[in-house]
Amino acid sequence: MLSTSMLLFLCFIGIVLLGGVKPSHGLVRNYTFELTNSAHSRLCTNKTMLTINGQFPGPTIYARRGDLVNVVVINSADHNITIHWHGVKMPRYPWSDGPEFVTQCPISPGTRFNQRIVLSDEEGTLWWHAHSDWSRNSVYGALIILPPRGESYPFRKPYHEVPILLGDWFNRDVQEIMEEFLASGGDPEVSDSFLINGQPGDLHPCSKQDIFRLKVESGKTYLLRIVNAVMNNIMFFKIANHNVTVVGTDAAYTKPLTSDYIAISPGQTIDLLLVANQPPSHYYMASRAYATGTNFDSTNTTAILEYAGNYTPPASPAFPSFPPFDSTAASHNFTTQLRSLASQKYPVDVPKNVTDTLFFTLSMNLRPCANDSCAGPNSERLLASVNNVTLQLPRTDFLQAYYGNINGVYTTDFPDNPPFPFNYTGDWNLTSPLLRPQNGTSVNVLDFNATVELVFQGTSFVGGIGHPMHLHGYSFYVVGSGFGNFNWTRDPLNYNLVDPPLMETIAVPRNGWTAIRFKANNPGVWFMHCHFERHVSWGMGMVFIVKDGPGLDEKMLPPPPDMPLC
Ligand SMILES: *[C@@H]1O[C@H](CO)[C@@H](O)[C@H](O)[C@H]1NC(C)=O
Ligand SMILES: *[C@@H]1O[C@H](CO)[C@@H](O)[C@H](O)[C@H]1NC(C)=O
Ligand SMILES: *[C@@H]1O[C@H](CO)[C@@H](O)[C@H](O)[C@H]1NC(C)=O
Ligand SMILES: *[C@@H]1O[C@H](CO)[C@@H](O)[C@H](O)[C@H]1NC(C)=O
Ligand SMILES: *[C@@H]1O[C@H](CO)[C@@H](O)[C@H](O)[C@H]1NC(C)=O
Ligand SMILES: *[C@@H]1O[C@H](CO)[C@@H](O)[C@H](O)[C@H]1NC(C)=O
Ligand SMILES: *[C@@H]1O[C@H](CO)[C@@H](O)[C@H](O)[C@H]1NC(C)=O
Ligand SMILES: *[C@@H]1O[C@H](CO)[C@@H](O)[C@H](O)[C@H]1NC(C)=O
Ligand SMILES: *[C@@H]1O[C@H](CO)[C@@H](O)[C@H](O)[C@H]1NC(C)=O
Ligand SMILES: *[C@@H]1O[C@H](CO)[C@@H](O)[C@H](O)[C@H]1NC(C)=O
Ligand SMILES: *[C@@H]1O[C@H](CO)[C@@H](O)[C@H](O)[C@H]1NC(C)=O
Ligand SMILES: *[C@@H]1O[C@H](CO)[C@@H](O)[C@H](O)[C@H]1NC(C)=O
Ligand SMILES: [Cu+2]
Repeated sequence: MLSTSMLLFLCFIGIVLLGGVKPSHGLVRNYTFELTNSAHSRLCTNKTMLTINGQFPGPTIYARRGDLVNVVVINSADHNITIHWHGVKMPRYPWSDGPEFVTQCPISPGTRFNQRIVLSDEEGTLWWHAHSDWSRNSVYGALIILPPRGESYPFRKPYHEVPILLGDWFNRDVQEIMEEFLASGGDPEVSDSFLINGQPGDLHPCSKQDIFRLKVESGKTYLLRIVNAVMNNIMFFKIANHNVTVVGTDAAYTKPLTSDYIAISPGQTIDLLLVANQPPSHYYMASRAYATGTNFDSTNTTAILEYAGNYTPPASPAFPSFPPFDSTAASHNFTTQLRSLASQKYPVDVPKNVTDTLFFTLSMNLRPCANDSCAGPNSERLLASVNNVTLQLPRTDFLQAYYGNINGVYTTDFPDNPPFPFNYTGDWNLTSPLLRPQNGTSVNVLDFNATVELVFQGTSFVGGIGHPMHLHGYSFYVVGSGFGNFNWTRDPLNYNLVDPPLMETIAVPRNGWTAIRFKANNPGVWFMHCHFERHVSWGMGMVFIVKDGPGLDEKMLPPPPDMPLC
C-alpha cells in the first residue's frame, strides 16, 4: 500500500521530472528517441544515416489534444543533433522547440535532453524533425494528435487512418552534400528519388518489393495524413482515378475541399479523406515536384492503392496525370482554395485590430567571390535573405542569450520593412547591386499580445522562386495572396477575414506575396524561416522575440535543468 506521503513524494518527483510543465488538459505520454547511425538501402545503394530508434521514417508519436508528450532524446550517434516538434506552439515553453542556435545548443554525442512537447489547441497531423544541419533528411516522423477522448472528428469517421510521409533519398551522405554546396557557393546536388513512407516505389531500381501498399475495402473511407518532409521541394500528390477531400492542414480543420490533386509545401501537413469508390483494382498514388528552375529532382515516387477482392490486378496500375512541373498556377490555385472550418465548435479568431504591420521581402541573392571562384550564377555565391538580411546564426543560442541577458550575441534591429522600396518583381539582372545582401544576427521584438499583420513579398532576384515560410511558436491566418508587388491600397480590401486557413507553413507564390495575421500571445524566442533546406542554409530566416506580458501566465516558463550547453 502507498502511504499519502509516498504519493505526495511521487507527485513531487513527477513535477520535478517535467520541469514544472503541465499538460494543458490531457495526459502525460512518454517516448524515448535514440539517435544512432543505422544502415539503409534504397535505389541499390547502401549507406549509413542518422535515424531515431533505427527506423526510417522515424517513430510516430500519438497523442490527444492538450496532452504533454515527454520525449527523452538520447544521442548515441557521432553527430550533434536537435529535434523540432513542427507546428506545436509550445505555449510559454520555447525551451523544447529545437532549432539549433535559436532556442538551444545541440545535443552532443553521448548526452541526452528531456524534451516536453506542450500540446494546446493543435488537433490533426503534425510532425517532428531534426533542426540542425541537414539531418532532417533522415530524422523525421509523424506526430498525430487525436481529439480528446470522447470527442469525434468534424467529418465522417474514417474506417482507417494512414500516415503518408513524403521524403527524399540521396545516394550520398547529406552532410557531405551540405558541406560541399556551402563551400562551393552553388546549388546543392538534388535528391536521387522522392519517397512515400520511406520507399521510392516500384518505378525505381531495387524498389519493387518494398513499395508502400495501402490496402482498401470498397465503399470505405480512409483518412490520409500527408506530411511533406522533403528537403527542397513543394510536391504535387495525386491518386489515379480518385478524388480526395481535404479536411485539415497543419493540425487545424478546414472546410471540405474536393480535388483530384494536392500541392503541399515542405513543413506542411494535409489531412484528406479518400473514399474507395472505384472498380476494385490497383491504382498508383504518386508524388512529384513542383519546381520552376531546371536543377531539380524530376522523378516521381509511387505507392499502390490496392482494393480487396477477387480480381486480376493490372500488369501496371493506372498512373495519375500531374500538372506540369512548373505550374505555379496549379500549386497556388490549390493552396488559395483552403478555408478554415469556422464552425461553432471550431471558430476562427482572426485578428482585426492590427497593431504591428510588417513587410518582409524574401530574396535569393548573390555575393561576389574572390577571383570569380564560386559555383553560383555569374561565378558568385548564392545566398538568401529576409528584408535584405542574410541570417548568421550565433554560436550560442538566441534564447539563452535573451533569458540570461547575455550581450553581444544578437542585435534587436531586424527591420519591419525592407531598407528601401523598389520594384520587387521587376526585371533585375544578376549584376544589379540590389542583389547583394547584408549579414545580420538580429531579432524583431514584439510586445506581448501585439496583433501582427505580416506581408511576405517575394522578389524576382535570380529569377525568383516560391518560399514555404514557417513560423515557430504560432499558427497564423493566411488572409491573402497574389502575384506581383503587394499594393497597400488595393490588396487589403480583398483579404479574407471570415474563414482564412490557420497554418504554420505557407508557400509564398513565386514573384508574389502572401499576407498573414497572428496575435503575439506566446512569449519566447521563435524562429521564422523558409522550409526549403537550401534556402535556410543560405540565410533565409529571422528570429522574433515576443516579450513577456504582465500576468503570471503571460511569461515564459523557466528552462529545464538539462538544457544542452554550448
Ligand atoms: C509518463 O511518465 C510520467 C512520469 O515521468 C508518469 O507520471 C506518466 O503516468 C507516464 N505516462 C504514461 C502514459 O505512462
Ligand atoms: C546492401 O546491404 C545488404 C545487407 O547487408 C546486402 O545484402 C546488399 O548486397 C548490399 N547492397 C549493396 C548494393 O551493396
Ligand atoms: C472528381 O471531381 C470532379 C469535379 O468535382 C468530378 O467531375 C469527377 O467526376 C470526380 N471524379 C471521381 C472519380 O469521383
Ligand atoms: C516515374 O519516374 C520513373 C523514375 O524516374 C520514370 O522512369 C518513369 O518514366 C516515371 N513515370 C511516369 C509515368 O512519369
Ligand atoms: C487556376 O484557377 C484559375 C481561376 O480559377 C483558372 O482559370 C485556372 O485554369 C486554374 N489553373 C490551374 C492550372 O489549375
Ligand atoms: C486596437 O488596439 C489599440 C492598441 O492596442 C487599442 O488602443 C484600441 O482600443 C484597439 N481597438 C479595438 C477596436 O479593439
Ligand atoms: C515592375 O517590373 C515589372 C516587370 O518588368 C513591370 O511589369 C511592372 O510594371 C513594374 N512595376 C512598377 C510599379 O514599376
Ligand atoms: C542590401 O544591402 C546592401 C548593403 O547595404 C545594399 O548594397 C543593397 O542595395 C541592399 N539591397 C536591397 C534590395 O535592399
Ligand atoms: C558575411 O558572413 C560570412 C560568414 O560569416 C562571411 O564569410 C562574409 O565575409 C560576411 N560578408 C559580409 C559582406 O559581411
Ligand atoms: C492578452 O489578450 C488576452 C485575450 O486575447 C487578454 O485576456 C489578456 O488580458 C491580454 N493581456 C495583455 C497584457 O494585454
Ligand atoms: C495600387 O492600387 C491602387 C488602387 O487600385 C492604384 O490606384 C495604384 O495605382 C496602385 N499602385 C501601384 C503602384 O500599382
Ligand atoms: C557540437 O556542439 C558542441 C556544442 O555547441 C560544439 O562545441 C561542437 O563543436 C559541435 N561539434 C560538431 C562536430 O559540430
Ligand atoms: Cu525559400
